[in-house]
Formats: sequence, structure tokens, C-alpha cells
Amino acid sequence: MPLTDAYVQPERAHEPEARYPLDVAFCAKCSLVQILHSVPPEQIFLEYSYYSSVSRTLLEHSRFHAQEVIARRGLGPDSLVVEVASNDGYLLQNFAKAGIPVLGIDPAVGPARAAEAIGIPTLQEFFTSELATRLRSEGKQADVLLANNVLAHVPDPNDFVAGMSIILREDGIAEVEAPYMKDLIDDLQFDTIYHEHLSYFSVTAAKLLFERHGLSLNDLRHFPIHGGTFRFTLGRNVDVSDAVRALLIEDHAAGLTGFEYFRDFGRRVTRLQKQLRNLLLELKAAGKRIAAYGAAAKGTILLNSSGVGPDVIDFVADRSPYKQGKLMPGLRIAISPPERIMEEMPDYVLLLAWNVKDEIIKQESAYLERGGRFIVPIPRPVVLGMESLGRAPNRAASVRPEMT
Ligand code: JHZ
Repeated sequence: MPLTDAYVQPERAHEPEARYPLDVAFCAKCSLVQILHSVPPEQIFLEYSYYSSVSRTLLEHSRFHAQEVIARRGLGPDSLVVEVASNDGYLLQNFAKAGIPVLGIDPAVGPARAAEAIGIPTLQEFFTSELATRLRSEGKQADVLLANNVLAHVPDPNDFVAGMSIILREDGIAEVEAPYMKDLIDDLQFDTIYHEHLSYFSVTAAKLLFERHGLSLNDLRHFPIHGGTFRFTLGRNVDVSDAVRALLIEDHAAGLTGFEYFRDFGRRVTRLQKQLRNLLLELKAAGKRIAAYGAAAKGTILLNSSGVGPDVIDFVADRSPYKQGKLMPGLRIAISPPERIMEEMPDYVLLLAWNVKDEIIKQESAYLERGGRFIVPIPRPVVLGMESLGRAPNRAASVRPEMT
């Protein structure tokens, strides 16, 4: 597969593009699922075009997170909130607005600059135990340490969590959000497996990792964001909630700690890819015009692994100005502003950013009202029109049954 975030400038379209092996494996010792081939992080994250603030769903999720932590921990002007992978300041801005000192850490040049521009002090660096030691020696330790959607991205999770332990105050808490591997497997979210994501966590695997570095997994909460995510609350004190205990039992009962659970994943993924491709080709053969929405990293994997290219998809709509005008990596479909959907009225729009489906469908309601349809690819291809969204109750639902 190509690198998911390596959007291609049109003037470089004739140049060949690097592709890397993408295999995923299960460790019978620690239950961690990992990809086997890693790409140097500098190659992925320095020129990074993922800006968290583009998604309102994520902004809202983050605002609630901040409000809840501020209240629970009684944070004020004497506290310090440190966030690793602070991106464009999407989360820390909520603490800063409440007058709480913050420090962001993120290696991505563009997003780190965007954070600085809104007044979020940001260290443009990778977070490691070495950096944590340096910050601690400068007297910087966190009352609250946040690390959302980053644990899966680091090549050395042990060093990363060791760093978390170093920078956390004795009585501080860390909150870590990571996609839940069970949601990935059960809902066939195979397109979230890519080189940016090196590890995929069950609760069991996450707990083992945290504990190895003196951090107790004391609480957790599940959120639908990104297709299913756990927010883990960690501390140096051991105060494990019933929710954690229940989830560890559930991990085991579901079989996440053994290989059997994963055995038919590849076959199910291949079937889904075939269903999607057949559906799209059938529509195309019937003369339908198809676009896609969301130049998401996962979209790169979905399109490339299913062999769906510019012969099928006319363009990919995306609100991010950092992606517009470029081409999707690999099969190279042009990325355009979402307005093009209403201008061209394709018959179908394939929702590559299926995790923010509700936000996008709401935003594109005029498209649906004019007869447009969305194809949601995951966990199985489904066509959504006005009827199936319950807005024209007298007509039959247009959900297409799974194709075999
Ligand atoms: P979105 C990223 O994955 C990469 P991606 C990363 N590695 C990670 O871990 C996950 O996030 C969590 C656009 N959009 O968020 C914005 C609109 O155009 O699903 C994005 O390009 N209009 C950090 O890239 C894309 O869709 C909208 O209304 O798969 C969504 O990408 C909305 C809501 C989004 O993450």
C-alpha cells in the first residue's frame, strides 16, 4: 500500500510512488496486534496533512473531554495540562480558554504552527522518554497528561509510555484514547490498518503496556469516535474501576487474547472488498456517476486495496484545504472541495470517512434531498437515500441488501 497521508501534488502525478508491505500480526504473549513493516515516523508525521479541527465531531468530543477533566480534577491557573500529539490545538484550546496553562507536543510542522497561531504553546518534536526527562528537569510535569490517538502511532510504545510516566506528576492522571481493536475486527474496519497505525489495542494489551511503566489502568470509557475508541484513565495509584474489570473479562470472553478470534478476518475483509467493488462496477455499468467523500487516511486503504480508482470514482470531496487540489495516494483520484458534489450531482457518493457519517450526511442534506445517495462501505456496503434516513416515510427504504 502507499502511505495514506502522502497526497500527491498533480504536477508530480507522473512520478512513481513508494509502496510498502502491510501485514498485521497477533502476539500470543501480550495480545497486542501490530503491523510487521514499519516506515520511519519522520517520513509520515513531519509533513502531515491531518488537521484535527476539520472534524466538528472531533471538536465537540474534545470540548466535552476538556470540560469533564477540568471539573473532575478541579484544574486552575496553577495546573499544567500537557498533550502529546496536540496537532492543531483542537483539544488544548479548551483548557487554554479556561485559563489553564497548557503545553502541546507534536512533530507535525503544519499542525504545530496552526496551534501556535491560536496561542497554544507547542513543542514541535516527537514525544520520547528523553524529551520527557528534559521537560521534567526544566520543572515541567503534568497534572493532566493527554494522549489521544497517538499510542497506536508510535514505533516504540514502551519508550512512549515510559515518557508518560516520567512527565506525569506523582498525583497526576493521564488520559489516553486509542481505537478498540474489537470494534475494528467486529465491524471490519480493515481500512484503519495502515502504516501510521503500528499497534491495535485490546484492553488487556493496553493494561499490560501501562503497568509495565508504573501506570495503573484505573478507569475506561467507550466512545463511538473513530469507529470505536476507549479513553483510558491512568494513575500511579492503583484504583481499578469495575468498568476496567468487566472489560478485561469481556476481552477474554470474546477471545481477543487468543488467535482464533482473528483467524477469518482476512477472508471477511476480502469478501467485503469484493462486494464493494462489484456494487460500484455494477452502478458504473448502469451509467451512474460516482464520487467519494472524505480524503481520509482510511480512504486511501479502502480504495487501493479494493482496486477502486479514477475509472470508477470521479473525485473525492474533502473540506480540508490541505488536501484539496491534490490526488489520493496510489490510485490517484482528484481531491476537490465538497461544493463540487452539488455542482455535479453524482448519483452516488462513497463515504470514505464513514466514521463521521452523521456529520457529513447532515452537511450534505441538500444533495440527498435532490435525490443523491451515499454508499457506506463499512461494515458492509449499504446505500442510503432520503428514504432510508426516514425522511420520506411513505416510500420503501433504499438500503441495498448485502451482495454475495
Ligand atoms: P478522519 C486520521 O485518519 C489519521 P483519517 C490518524 N492517523 C488517526 O489515527 C485517525 O485520524 C484517528 C474530511 N472531512 O478524521 C476531513 C470533510 O471533508 O476520518 C478528513 O480529511 N468534511 C491521525 O484521515 C476526512 O474527512 C467533514 O464534514 O481516516 C476524515 O478523516 C468531515 C467531518 C471530515 O481520519
